[in-house]
Amino acid sequence: MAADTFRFSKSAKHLNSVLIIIPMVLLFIGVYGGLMQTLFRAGIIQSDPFMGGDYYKGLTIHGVLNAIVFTTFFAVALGNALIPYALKKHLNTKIAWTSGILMLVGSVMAGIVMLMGEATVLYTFYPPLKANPAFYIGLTLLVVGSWIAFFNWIPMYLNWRKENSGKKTPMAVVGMFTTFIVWFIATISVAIEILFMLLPWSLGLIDEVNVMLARTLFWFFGHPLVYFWLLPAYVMYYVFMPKLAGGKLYSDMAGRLVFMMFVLFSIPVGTHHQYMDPAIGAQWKFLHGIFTFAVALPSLITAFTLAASLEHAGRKRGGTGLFGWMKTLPYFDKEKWFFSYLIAGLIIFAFGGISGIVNASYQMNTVVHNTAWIPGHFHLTVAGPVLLAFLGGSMYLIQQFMNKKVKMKGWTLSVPYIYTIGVFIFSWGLMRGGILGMPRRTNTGATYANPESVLYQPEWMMYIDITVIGGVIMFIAIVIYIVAFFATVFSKSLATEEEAAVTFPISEPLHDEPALLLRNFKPYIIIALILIALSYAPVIYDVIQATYDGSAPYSP
Ligand code: HAS
Ligand code: CU
Repeated sequence: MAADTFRFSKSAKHLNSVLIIIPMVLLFIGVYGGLMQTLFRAGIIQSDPFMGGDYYKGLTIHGVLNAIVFTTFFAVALGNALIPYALKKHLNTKIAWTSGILMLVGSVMAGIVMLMGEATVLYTFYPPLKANPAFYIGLTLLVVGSWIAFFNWIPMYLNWRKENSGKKTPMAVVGMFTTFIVWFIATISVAIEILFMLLPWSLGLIDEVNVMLARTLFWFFGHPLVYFWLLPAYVMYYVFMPKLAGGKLYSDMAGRLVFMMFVLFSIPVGTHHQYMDPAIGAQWKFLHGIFTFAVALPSLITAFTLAASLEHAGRKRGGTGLFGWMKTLPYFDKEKWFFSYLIAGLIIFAFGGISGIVNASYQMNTVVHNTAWIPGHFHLTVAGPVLLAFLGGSMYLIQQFMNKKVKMKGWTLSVPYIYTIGVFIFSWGLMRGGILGMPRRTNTGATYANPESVLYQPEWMMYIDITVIGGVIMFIAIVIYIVAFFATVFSKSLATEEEAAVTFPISEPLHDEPALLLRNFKPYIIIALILIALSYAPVIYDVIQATYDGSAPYSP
């Protein structure tokens, strides 16, 4: 067996295939919900023709299935694939299946109550919106299942370290552990919110919940959640992309530093979602704002490191001049279809990242908060680089684990580019409209029949129509992807299970610095916990002091 392949057990291959195929179906339901959103907002439909129900039911399904369910499954599947592969150790499949089954049962439960219209609470489930208890239980099972997957990898990693003392941990493992360390710490807070507040309240065991405390616990989780989405994409950028481009990762140390910075700064920033909320002192919001600029740094380092890696590849491929190297990258090479998913996402992220910096700037947030600018921002992040990397990754994993060859390669390669055109049009419409005050999470369409309504603003119309055009193009790209994905799944297998070994395009570093201080997660986790305590203790104190009407205990 060559050094760059690994033989997974049949059971591990089946599990990983299930973890990719079922969420793909759920993703498609969610994407359909997304298309309906644009039609609702433009006043083209008043009720969902297939799923029934209103704008908010569709918005909940769209957010939960795409942003929470699909992403969590993919992150677990990628870890289940890359950790055994990089460490050359087998998964404990019993534990891995237990985790997968919990996640599936939980997601299906939450999915059913959402479809029944019993959990129209959006993906942030802010009280006083109340869902059927099955929704909260379902999400809890999804999270607990993902924890079990993570716990399953820890002994593999510790054993590897014992046997390989002095060796650097493979970058893929560093990245996946960073993802799940951040996820584990963050989900503790949403577990507290669900188990001690929302679930007992939904079961009728308690009458009241502290709304501000619930929102704060949500955002303690909700911001690191966005890095839980981003980090698996970063793993693929750092580990696969330079090799796919025909080059090497410019700096090994930069990659390790980036992941450790995410351990440090992903969590103590959540209050940047609550700048406009009452009950929290302005100085603590400002502190979270400062940390938010700190957590943007690893992405800026990533921009430079990946650009340098791509430049190295482009020059190796014969590119010359200041920008000439960009032209030689394999954008349209059918055999390198995976590259197109990564590069398109990276280009989108340049815009998603900049809009994030706007949001994070305390003053500017007053202009964009709760406007359509915000979904403009996050379709350039989670529904841009993250979605495309996860779609490319799902296609790659499924062909490996089911021993298939990707079908419709030309179409598969075109998906990210079609999607990019769509998402740029779509997000531009949302952001431009948002600056004119067009609200998010509001069924603007319902008011067009009534020009007297305060929600009827003629100057928004053009931008709403632009989002419909962008949204339709995005939907078409996803339909093409889904067809190619299932054409691959149902195609004839290449070889018997025993013959086929799994392989990934793992990049070599160009500069392999010693990176001595970046070998151990422990000090970073400890500093992260200290930063969390410093930044959140005063915030929690404030919201607990606040009265239920939301008035702040004091104004600094
Ligand atoms: Fe955000 C709201 C701030 C990143 C997702 N964000 C959201 C919401 C979501 C979301 C879902 O401070 C809405 C939540 C809700 O429902 O209310 N965000 C930031 C900041 C960053 C950021 C500072 N967000 C993300 C990522 C997300 C995501 C990543 C998902 C995956 N965001 C905010 C704030 C709010 C917010 C406020 C609250 C707003 C409000 O008022 O409600 C940073 O992490 C961004 C750093 C990124 C960069 C970009 C680096 C560029 C790269 C590309 C380089 C390109 C190359 C290509 C190399 C600095 C890496 C070369 C090309 C060739 C051709 C060679
Ligand atoms: Cu955030």
